[in-house]
Amino acid sequence: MATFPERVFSGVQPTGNLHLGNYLGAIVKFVELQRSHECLYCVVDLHAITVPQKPEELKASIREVTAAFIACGVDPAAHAIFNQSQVSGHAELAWVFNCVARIGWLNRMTQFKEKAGKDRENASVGLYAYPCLMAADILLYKATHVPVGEDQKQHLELARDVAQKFNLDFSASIAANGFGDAFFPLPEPLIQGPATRVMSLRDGSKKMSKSDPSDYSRINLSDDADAIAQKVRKAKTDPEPLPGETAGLEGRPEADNLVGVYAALTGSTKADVLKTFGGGQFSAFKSALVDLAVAKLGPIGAEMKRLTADPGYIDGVLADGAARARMIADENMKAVKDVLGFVR
Ligand code: AQP
Repeated sequence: MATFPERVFSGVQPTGNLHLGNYLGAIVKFVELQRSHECLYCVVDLHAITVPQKPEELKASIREVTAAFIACGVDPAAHAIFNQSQVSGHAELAWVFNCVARIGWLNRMTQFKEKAGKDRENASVGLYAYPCLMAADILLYKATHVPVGEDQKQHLELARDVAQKFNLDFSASIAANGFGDAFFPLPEPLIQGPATRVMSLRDGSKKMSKSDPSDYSRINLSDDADAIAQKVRKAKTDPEPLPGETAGLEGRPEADNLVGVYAALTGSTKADVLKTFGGGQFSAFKSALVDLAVAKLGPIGAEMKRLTADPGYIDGVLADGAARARMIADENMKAVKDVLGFVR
């Protein structure tokens, strides 16, 4: 099969309240990967409107996610940071993929089931077709690597299935148009480290999420030191002391979660954390976690505040990123149209 140059793509929805899960599951990886790869980081505003959004809040959220990328360490001069709606290829390719993906594939997506809940008949068509747009986001740039949290694994598998089916369905035309034996790469998810699924601070069985009605369930990137301290101290735990080894975290989701967060924030492993804190009470561990979280997240929150106070700068970053993304997207979209047989 054809080989493709390595390229990284990932996105974050501008739906408010960026949290520790988004940071550890995705944005930290964005920062690492920019040292070794060409990267495109997208504020996925077309995904955001799959559920109702207020226009003024959406605008502020788009700028806030952009500020978060930069405040966390993504360099907008070196890599494209842009919002999805400004590169028309995302929506165009999503339509093509709506016609490649099978209804049976989408019916298996657990995120749709969770988000639509019992009121499925009333969910938007966009929410249902969301994974096809996500496949388009990635494949529009022929991206080979996608850093995401664990919750996106199933959508990544669908993106691979779409790429493979397109390559097979149009193999003759792909070859005839000079693209060899595969048009799209099969993108690989990068889901690594001790915090690929950060759980709610109130309930260790639920993912930390922007849309959780309880603000105490998550640490927001914009939280100040007092808020972080209060949330960590109130985080649900169990009465046992911390175990000395990772096997002892089994069946203790809240302890497992906090140990994972500590490990991810220090770039170590759960085993290392338990070497230091195993056998001790939660109160001492929580105090150390507060200090660590404040030290790591405090400067990010402050920088986000500084950046969002200058929307002109943020909008300039997005415009520049979109122009760079468009150069790749337009080229690939023309080629997709040739492969499909559209006259242009
Ligand atoms: N709890 C989490 N732990 C680890 N990674 C997470 N991600 C989200 N939550 C966690 C990862 O963050 C990236 C951006 O996510 P998103 O905003 O595009 O979508 P999401 O998964 O729908 O985020 P939320 O916070 O859960 O929002 P709502 O409440 O609206 O559903 C992705 O890589 C995701 O895996």
